[in-house]
Amino acid sequence: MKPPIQGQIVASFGRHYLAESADGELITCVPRGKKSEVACGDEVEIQRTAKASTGDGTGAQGVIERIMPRRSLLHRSDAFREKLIAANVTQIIVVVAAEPSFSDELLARCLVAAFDQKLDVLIVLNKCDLPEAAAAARKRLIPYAAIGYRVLELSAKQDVSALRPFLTNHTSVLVGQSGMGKSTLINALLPDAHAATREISAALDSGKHTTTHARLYRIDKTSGLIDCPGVQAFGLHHLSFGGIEQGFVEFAQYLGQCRFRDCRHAHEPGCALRNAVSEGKINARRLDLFLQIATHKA
Ligand SMILES: Nc1nc2c(ncn2[C@@H]2O[C@H](COP(=O)(O)OP(=O)(O)OP(=O)(O)O)[C@@H](O)[C@H]2O)c(=O)[nH]1
Ligand SMILES: [Mg+2]
Ligand SMILES: [Zn+2]
Repeated sequence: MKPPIQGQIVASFGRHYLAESADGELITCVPRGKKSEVACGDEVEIQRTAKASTGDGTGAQGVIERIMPRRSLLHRSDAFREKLIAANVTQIIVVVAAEPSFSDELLARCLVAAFDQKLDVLIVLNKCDLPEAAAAARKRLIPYAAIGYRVLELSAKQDVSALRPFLTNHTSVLVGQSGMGKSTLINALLPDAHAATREISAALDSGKHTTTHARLYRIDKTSGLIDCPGVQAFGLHHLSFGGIEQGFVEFAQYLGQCRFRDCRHAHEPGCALRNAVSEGKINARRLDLFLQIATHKA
Protein backbone atom coordinates (compact mmCIF):
# COMPACT_ATOMS: atom_id res chain seq x y z
CA MET A 1 0.00 0.00 0.00
CA LYS A 2 1.23 3.48 -0.84
CA PRO A 3 2.13 5.82 2.00
CA PRO A 4 -0.82 7.97 3.06
CA ILE A 5 -1.27 11.53 1.83
CA GLN A 6 -1.15 14.31 4.40
CA GLY A 7 -4.00 16.73 4.00
CA GLN A 8 -6.30 19.16 5.68
CA ILE A 9 -10.09 19.08 5.62
CA VAL A 10 -11.26 22.22 3.85
CA ALA A 11 -14.96 21.41 3.61
CA SER A 12 -17.22 19.23 5.67
CA PHE A 13 -20.45 18.06 4.02
CA GLY A 14 -21.65 15.85 6.84
CA ARG A 15 -20.93 12.42 5.43
CA HIS A 16 -18.11 13.25 3.10
CA TYR A 17 -15.33 15.75 3.14
CA LEU A 18 -13.03 17.68 0.88
CA ALA A 19 -9.38 17.52 1.82
CA GLU A 20 -6.51 19.50 0.39
CA SER A 21 -3.13 17.83 0.17
CA ALA A 22 0.11 19.63 0.93
CA ASP A 23 0.65 20.20 -2.80
CA GLY A 24 -2.82 21.62 -3.30
CA GLU A 25 -4.69 18.64 -4.71
CA LEU A 26 -8.34 18.40 -3.68
CA ILE A 27 -9.48 14.95 -2.61
CA THR A 28 -13.04 13.91 -1.86
CA CYS A 29 -12.95 11.57 1.08
CA VAL A 30 -14.94 9.60 3.62
CA PRO A 31 -13.85 8.50 7.09
CA ARG A 32 -12.70 4.90 7.53
CA GLY A 33 -14.94 4.11 10.48
CA LYS A 34 -18.58 5.10 10.44
CA LYS A 35 -18.34 6.74 13.83
CA SER A 36 -15.24 8.84 13.38
CA GLU A 37 -16.10 12.50 13.39
CA VAL A 38 -14.10 14.77 11.18
CA ALA A 39 -14.21 18.56 11.30
CA CYS A 40 -13.30 21.29 8.90
CA GLY A 41 -9.69 22.21 9.66
CA ASP A 42 -8.70 18.69 10.70
CA GLU A 43 -5.30 17.48 9.60
CA VAL A 44 -5.65 13.98 8.25
CA GLU A 45 -3.92 11.09 6.57
CA ILE A 46 -5.68 9.88 3.46
CA GLN A 47 -5.36 6.69 1.47
CA ARG A 48 -6.19 7.20 -2.15
CA THR A 49 -9.01 5.02 -3.49
CA ALA A 50 -9.33 6.23 -7.06
CA LYS A 51 -7.07 7.75 -9.64
CA ALA A 52 -6.86 11.50 -9.94
CA SER A 53 -9.09 13.19 -12.48
CA THR A 54 -8.81 11.58 -15.87
CA GLY A 55 -11.01 14.06 -17.58
CA ASP A 56 -14.16 11.99 -17.19
CA GLY A 57 -15.30 14.04 -14.22
CA THR A 58 -14.09 11.71 -11.48
CA GLY A 59 -11.80 13.64 -9.19
CA ALA A 60 -9.38 12.26 -6.65
CA GLN A 61 -10.96 10.18 -3.92
CA GLY A 62 -9.74 8.73 -0.70
CA VAL A 63 -10.41 7.37 2.76
CA ILE A 64 -9.46 9.25 5.90
CA GLU A 65 -7.26 6.82 7.79
CA ARG A 66 -6.25 8.99 10.66
CA ILE A 67 -7.09 12.32 12.25
CA MET A 68 -3.96 13.97 13.57
CA PRO A 69 -3.98 15.32 17.13
CA ARG A 70 -5.96 18.56 17.26
CA ARG A 71 -4.61 21.80 18.63
CA SER A 72 -8.19 22.89 19.30
CA LEU A 73 -11.68 21.62 18.67
CA LEU A 74 -14.63 23.95 18.70
CA HIS A 75 -17.83 22.01 19.18
CA ARG A 76 -21.26 22.26 20.67
CA SER A 77 -23.29 19.58 22.35
CA ASP A 78 -26.52 18.69 24.05
CA ALA A 79 -27.29 15.59 26.11
CA PHE A 80 -27.57 13.44 23.01
CA ARG A 81 -25.08 14.56 20.47
CA GLU A 82 -22.08 16.59 19.67
CA LYS A 83 -21.61 18.84 16.66
CA LEU A 84 -18.12 19.65 15.53
CA ILE A 85 -17.68 23.19 14.28
CA ALA A 86 -14.00 23.47 13.41
CA ALA A 87 -10.67 21.94 14.35
CA ASN A 88 -7.24 23.52 14.78
CA VAL A 89 -8.47 27.09 14.74
CA THR A 90 -6.61 29.64 16.83
CA GLN A 91 -9.20 32.39 16.84
CA ILE A 92 -12.96 32.67 16.93
CA ILE A 93 -14.61 35.64 15.32
CA VAL A 94 -18.11 35.96 16.68
CA VAL A 95 -20.13 37.84 14.11
CA VAL A 96 -23.13 39.79 15.35
CA ALA A 97 -25.06 42.32 13.33
CA ALA A 98 -26.97 45.49 13.80
CA GLU A 99 -29.88 43.71 12.15
CA PRO A 100 -31.50 41.26 12.78
CA SER A 101 -31.06 41.69 16.50
CA PHE A 102 -28.53 39.23 17.93
CA SER A 103 -28.75 36.94 20.94
CA ASP A 104 -26.38 37.94 23.71
CA GLU A 105 -26.84 34.48 25.19
CA LEU A 106 -25.45 32.91 22.04
CA LEU A 107 -22.57 35.37 22.16
CA ALA A 108 -21.85 34.49 25.80
CA ARG A 109 -21.93 30.79 24.93
CA CYS A 110 -19.45 31.25 22.08
CA LEU A 111 -17.12 33.07 24.44
CA VAL A 112 -17.29 30.27 27.00
CA ALA A 113 -16.49 27.71 24.29
CA ALA A 114 -13.61 29.89 23.10
CA PHE A 115 -12.18 30.13 26.61
CA ASP A 116 -12.39 26.37 27.01
CA GLN A 117 -10.35 25.87 23.83
CA LYS A 118 -7.98 28.77 24.60
CA LEU A 119 -8.89 30.61 21.42
CA ASP A 120 -8.33 34.27 20.76
CA VAL A 121 -11.60 36.12 20.44
CA LEU A 122 -12.74 38.95 18.23
CA ILE A 123 -16.32 40.21 18.22
CA VAL A 124 -17.35 41.78 14.93
CA LEU A 125 -20.38 44.04 14.84
CA ASN A 126 -21.43 43.94 11.20
CA LYS A 127 -23.90 46.06 9.21
CA CYS A 128 -22.82 49.34 10.79
CA ASP A 129 -24.08 51.03 7.63
CA LEU A 130 -27.48 50.82 9.37
CA PRO A 131 -26.89 53.58 11.93
CA GLU A 132 -29.93 53.27 14.18
CA ALA A 133 -29.78 49.51 14.50
CA ALA A 134 -26.00 49.70 14.94
CA ALA A 135 -26.39 52.11 17.84
CA ALA A 136 -28.67 49.69 19.67
CA ALA A 137 -26.36 46.74 19.01
CA ARG A 138 -23.31 48.74 20.08
CA LYS A 139 -24.97 49.42 23.41
CA ARG A 140 -25.52 45.72 24.01
CA LEU A 141 -21.83 45.09 23.36
CA ILE A 142 -20.55 47.63 25.88
CA PRO A 143 -20.32 45.04 28.70
CA TYR A 144 -18.14 42.88 26.43
CA ALA A 145 -15.71 45.64 25.57
CA ALA A 146 -15.64 46.59 29.27
CA ILE A 147 -14.37 43.14 30.27
CA GLY A 148 -11.64 43.20 27.66
CA TYR A 149 -13.06 41.64 24.51
CA ARG A 150 -12.02 43.26 21.27
CA VAL A 151 -15.04 44.58 19.42
CA LEU A 152 -14.65 45.66 15.80
CA GLU A 153 -17.40 47.57 14.05
CA LEU A 154 -17.67 47.40 10.30
CA SER A 155 -19.91 46.97 7.32
CA ALA A 156 -19.15 43.95 5.17
CA LYS A 157 -20.95 45.72 2.36
CA GLN A 158 -18.76 48.81 2.55
CA ASP A 159 -15.28 48.14 3.88
CA VAL A 160 -13.64 45.18 5.60
CA SER A 161 -10.07 46.46 5.60
CA ALA A 162 -10.16 47.00 9.37
CA LEU A 163 -10.61 43.27 9.83
CA ARG A 164 -7.54 42.18 7.88
CA PRO A 165 -4.88 42.86 10.52
CA PHE A 166 -6.78 40.67 12.99
CA LEU A 167 -6.55 37.68 10.66
CA THR A 168 -2.78 37.56 10.26
CA ASN A 169 -1.14 34.34 11.46
CA HIS A 170 -4.44 32.89 12.61
CA THR A 171 -6.80 30.23 11.46
CA SER A 172 -10.02 31.97 12.38
CA VAL A 173 -13.55 30.65 12.40
CA LEU A 174 -16.57 32.85 11.81
CA VAL A 175 -19.38 31.90 14.15
CA GLY A 176 -22.77 33.51 14.59
CA GLN A 177 -26.46 33.33 13.96
CA SER A 178 -27.79 32.98 10.46
CA GLY A 179 -28.04 36.26 8.58
CA MET A 180 -25.32 38.12 10.49
CA GLY A 181 -23.24 38.40 7.32
CA LYS A 182 -20.47 35.84 7.79
CA SER A 183 -20.38 34.78 4.16
CA THR A 184 -20.68 38.38 3.00
CA LEU A 185 -17.54 39.06 5.05
CA ILE A 186 -15.79 36.11 3.40
CA ASN A 187 -16.63 37.42 -0.07
CA ALA A 188 -15.50 40.93 0.80
CA LEU A 189 -12.16 39.63 2.09
CA LEU A 190 -11.71 37.01 -0.62
CA PRO A 191 -13.44 37.97 -3.85
CA ASP A 192 -12.60 34.58 -5.38
CA ALA A 193 -14.48 32.74 -2.63
CA HIS A 194 -17.95 33.15 -4.16
CA ALA A 195 -19.58 32.04 -0.93
CA ALA A 196 -23.35 31.93 -1.17
CA THR A 197 -25.09 34.72 0.72
CA ARG A 198 -28.72 35.31 1.53
CA GLU A 199 -29.49 37.12 -1.75
CA ILE A 200 -28.53 33.97 -3.59
CA SER A 201 -30.31 31.58 -1.25
CA ALA A 202 -33.45 33.72 -1.37
CA ALA A 203 -33.39 33.32 -5.12
CA LEU A 204 -32.92 29.57 -4.73
CA ASP A 205 -35.37 29.42 -1.83
CA SER A 206 -33.04 27.11 0.05
CA GLY A 207 -34.39 27.82 3.50
CA LYS A 208 -33.13 29.58 6.58
CA HIS A 209 -29.45 28.83 6.61
CA THR A 210 -27.65 30.05 3.57
CA THR A 211 -24.34 28.41 4.35
CA THR A 212 -24.92 24.69 4.73
CA HIS A 213 -21.43 23.41 5.47
CA ALA A 214 -18.16 24.63 6.92
CA ARG A 215 -15.50 25.73 4.49
CA LEU A 216 -11.89 26.74 5.00
CA TYR A 217 -10.54 29.56 2.84
CA ARG A 218 -6.85 30.38 2.69
CA ILE A 219 -5.93 34.02 3.03
CA ASP A 220 -2.19 33.48 2.67
CA LYS A 221 0.43 30.92 3.74
CA THR A 222 -0.08 31.52 7.45
CA SER A 223 -3.71 32.61 7.70
CA GLY A 224 -7.02 30.97 7.00
CA LEU A 225 -10.67 31.64 7.61
CA ILE A 226 -13.50 29.16 8.11
CA ASP A 227 -17.06 30.08 7.18
CA CYS A 228 -19.72 28.10 9.05
CA PRO A 229 -23.46 27.60 8.85
CA GLY A 230 -25.36 29.89 11.17
CA VAL A 231 -25.96 28.58 14.67
CA GLN A 232 -29.20 29.07 16.56
CA ALA A 233 -28.18 27.28 19.73
CA PHE A 234 -24.76 26.65 21.19
CA GLY A 235 -25.05 23.78 23.65
CA LEU A 236 -22.28 23.48 26.21
CA HIS A 237 -23.28 20.13 27.65
CA HIS A 238 -19.65 19.01 27.49
CA LEU A 239 -18.51 21.67 29.96
CA SER A 240 -18.58 21.46 33.74
CA PHE A 241 -20.08 24.10 36.02
CA GLY A 242 -16.53 25.26 36.70
CA GLY A 243 -15.75 25.39 33.00
CA ILE A 244 -18.70 27.69 32.45
CA GLU A 245 -17.71 29.85 35.45
CA GLN A 246 -14.25 30.30 33.98
CA GLY A 247 -15.67 31.16 30.60
CA PHE A 248 -17.15 34.28 32.19
CA VAL A 249 -13.72 35.82 32.31
CA GLU A 250 -14.63 38.80 34.49
CA PHE A 251 -15.71 36.42 37.28
CA ALA A 252 -12.15 35.17 37.77
CA GLN A 253 -11.14 37.35 40.71
CA TYR A 254 -14.33 36.46 42.61
CA LEU A 255 -14.29 32.70 42.13
CA GLY A 256 -13.55 30.93 45.39
CA GLN A 257 -14.54 34.04 47.39
CA CYS A 258 -18.19 33.05 48.09
CA ARG A 259 -19.17 32.08 51.63
CA PHE A 260 -20.06 28.57 50.52
CA ARG A 261 -17.49 26.62 48.61
CA ASP A 262 -20.17 25.02 46.45
CA CYS A 263 -22.00 28.32 45.84
CA ARG A 264 -24.02 28.25 42.60
CA HIS A 265 -24.28 32.06 42.69
CA ALA A 266 -28.08 31.90 42.59
CA HIS A 267 -29.54 32.79 46.00
CA GLU A 268 -26.83 31.79 48.43
CA PRO A 269 -25.95 34.36 51.11
CA GLY A 270 -22.46 35.79 50.94
CA CYS A 271 -22.08 35.19 47.21
CA ALA A 272 -19.05 37.12 45.95
CA LEU A 273 -20.45 37.33 42.43
CA ARG A 274 -23.80 38.72 43.55
CA ASN A 275 -22.00 41.18 45.80
CA ALA A 276 -19.87 42.26 42.87
CA VAL A 277 -23.05 42.83 40.87
CA SER A 278 -24.58 45.00 43.60
CA GLU A 279 -21.35 47.00 43.78
CA GLY A 280 -21.52 47.54 40.02
CA LYS A 281 -18.35 45.55 39.39
CA ILE A 282 -20.01 42.80 37.40
CA ASN A 283 -22.72 43.51 34.84
CA ALA A 284 -26.06 42.13 36.10
CA ARG A 285 -27.00 40.81 32.67
CA ARG A 286 -23.81 38.80 32.55
CA LEU A 287 -24.60 37.09 35.85
CA ASP A 288 -28.10 36.35 34.54
CA LEU A 289 -26.62 34.83 31.41
CA PHE A 290 -24.25 32.77 33.52
CA LEU A 291 -27.12 31.40 35.62
CA GLN A 292 -29.12 30.65 32.51
CA ILE A 293 -26.25 28.82 30.82
CA ALA A 294 -25.09 26.95 33.93
CA THR A 295 -28.66 25.73 34.52
CA HIS A 296 -29.43 24.94 30.91
CA LYS A 297 -26.10 24.02 29.46
CA ALA A 298 -27.62 22.91 26.21
N1 LIG B 1 -26.89 46.38 5.21
C1 LIG B 1 -26.00 45.39 5.26
N2 LIG B 1 -26.38 44.14 4.95
C2 LIG B 1 -25.46 43.17 5.04
C3 LIG B 1 -24.13 43.42 5.42
N3 LIG B 1 -23.45 42.24 5.43
C4 LIG B 1 -24.33 41.31 5.05
N4 LIG B 1 -25.54 41.86 4.80
C5 LIG B 1 -26.75 41.15 4.35
O1 LIG B 1 -27.18 40.24 5.35
C6 LIG B 1 -27.78 39.09 4.74
C7 LIG B 1 -27.17 37.82 5.29
O2 LIG B 1 -25.83 37.75 4.87
P1 LIG B 1 -25.03 36.36 4.79
O3 LIG B 1 -23.61 36.72 4.51
O4 LIG B 1 -25.70 35.42 3.89
O5 LIG B 1 -25.19 35.87 6.31
P2 LIG B 1 -24.56 34.58 7.00
O6 LIG B 1 -24.16 34.99 8.38
O7 LIG B 1 -23.51 33.98 6.16
O8 LIG B 1 -25.84 33.59 7.10
P3 LIG B 1 -25.84 31.97 7.19
O9 LIG B 1 -24.98 31.44 6.09
O10 LIG B 1 -27.29 31.60 7.03
O11 LIG B 1 -25.32 31.64 8.55
C8 LIG B 1 -27.57 39.27 3.25
O12 LIG B 1 -28.77 39.77 2.71
C9 LIG B 1 -26.46 40.28 3.16
O13 LIG B 1 -26.49 41.05 2.00
C10 LIG B 1 -23.75 44.76 5.73
O14 LIG B 1 -22.62 45.09 6.10
N5 LIG B 1 -24.74 45.71 5.64
MG1 LIG C 1 -23.26 32.13 5.34
ZN1 LIG D 1 -21.45 32.67 44.68
